[in-house]
Amino acid sequence: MLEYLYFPHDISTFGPQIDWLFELIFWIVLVVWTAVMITMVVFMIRYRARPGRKAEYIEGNSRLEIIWTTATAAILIVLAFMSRSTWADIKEHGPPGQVFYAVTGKQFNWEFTYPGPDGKLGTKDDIIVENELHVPVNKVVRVDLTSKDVIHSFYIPNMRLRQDAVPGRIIHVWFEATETGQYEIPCSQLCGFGHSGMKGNLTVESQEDFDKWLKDLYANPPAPPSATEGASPK
Ligand SMILES: [Cu+2]
Repeated sequence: MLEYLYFPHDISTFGPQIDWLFELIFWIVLVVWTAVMITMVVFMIRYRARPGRKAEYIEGNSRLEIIWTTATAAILIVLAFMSRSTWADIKEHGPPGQVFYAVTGKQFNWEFTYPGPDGKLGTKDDIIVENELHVPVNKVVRVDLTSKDVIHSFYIPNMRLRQDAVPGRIIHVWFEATETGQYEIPCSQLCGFGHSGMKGNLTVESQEDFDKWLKDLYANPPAPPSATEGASPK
């Protein structure tokens, strides 16, 4: 339902799990917020200053305090357990990869490393493309994520995926797109002066279109980004 209000269109296999948790929390917060607001307005009117009326002092109410502290704790614990399996699916294991990339954040671009014609990452024929990520639809994409300089965050709102990119660490993320199209990959960690312009494009396409694109890439590889660029904060 929230998708119709303001959520980006979900194109991720694990998107429904995330959105379900988000909606659950949204409704809990909405109910509590409404109750607090109503109580506040009622109290403001009922206990307003009136001529001849003296202020009363209250000492608190232990029973009420125990109830709302316990209820809040219980809701938090239940939410933690409910989100546990989703977290594990997305961050800890997940299906075996079918397409593999390395993604490196740097001030202020995303570097996408494609395996060269040998199909393997980390070999000489790898090709680095700035800001253009092409993936086939309905395939499990696995990404080795890192950063060259400061902390960035790899964020694909339509994929319900966000993961910090940390220099010196390689963090594995995965996703599977269910629909073709063009989507944005903004950096969602304030990373310096050019942060707001740090944005990649995700193209999800059919396997045929993807193969064609990859063939063109192998035929005309772009010049590798200069080694110094992004090496130190400006
Ligand atoms: Cu960034």
